[in-house]
Amino acid sequence: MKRINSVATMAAIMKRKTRLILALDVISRAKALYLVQLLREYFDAIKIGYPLILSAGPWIVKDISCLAPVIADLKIADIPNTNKLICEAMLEKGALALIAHAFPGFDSLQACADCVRSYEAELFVVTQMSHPGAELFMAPLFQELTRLALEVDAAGVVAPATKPDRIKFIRSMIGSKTIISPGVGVQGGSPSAALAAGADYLIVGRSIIEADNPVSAVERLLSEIQ
Ligand code: NUP
Repeated sequence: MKRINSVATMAAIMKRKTRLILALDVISRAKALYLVQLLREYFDAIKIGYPLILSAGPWIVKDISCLAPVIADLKIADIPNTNKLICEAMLEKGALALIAHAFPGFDSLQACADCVRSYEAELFVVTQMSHPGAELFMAPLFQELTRLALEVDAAGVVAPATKPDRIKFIRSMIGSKTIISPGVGVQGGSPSAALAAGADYLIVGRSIIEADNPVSAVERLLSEIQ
């Protein structure tokens, strides 16, 4: 099956122009579209997750895909067949990349990888999450989770900007695969430390979209990392 609205892949579109991915965590369709129009030139991709998809409906993915490359962050984590159906639902609406969890195991992750490949899109696999609670279950397992990402030949992984040492270690495991890294700004991670540790892209949400002036906030962030 091929994607319906574009043949471009995320790798072809995300050009490390700004190395920023916008986490569009809002629940209003109007606000989402306003922010994308306002900010898209500053971001290599827009990440959409449950808050917006559950509020505005899944077709918001298609609407935003017409304006910018979209990563659907549903942290997919089910049995293989359900994973495949979730992937199809997002890819049919124009998402160019998806984020999945590895902990349900090889077959579940492989189902995502196969589906994403058939649409010429990309898969990013969560290694360890950026919040403090990730220490309990994810931190002890991050190497195994990263290894699964390699086994299914995912395009890349999600690794925490709040833990630059972890990014460095994951970089040593995955070679030239792409690392997208959330946790800068409100979660306390340093943008330059995450990039220096090996992140390719920073995922950033609240410190931009909740700023009084989102354009000034993103321009400040860009001058900090350049
Ligand atoms: O480990 C992760 N941490 C994380 O914050 C994996 C994620 N996908 N995210 C997402 O990144 C989170 O769901 C949110 O959309 C974004 C970070 O947003 P903010 O903390 O910059 O507002």
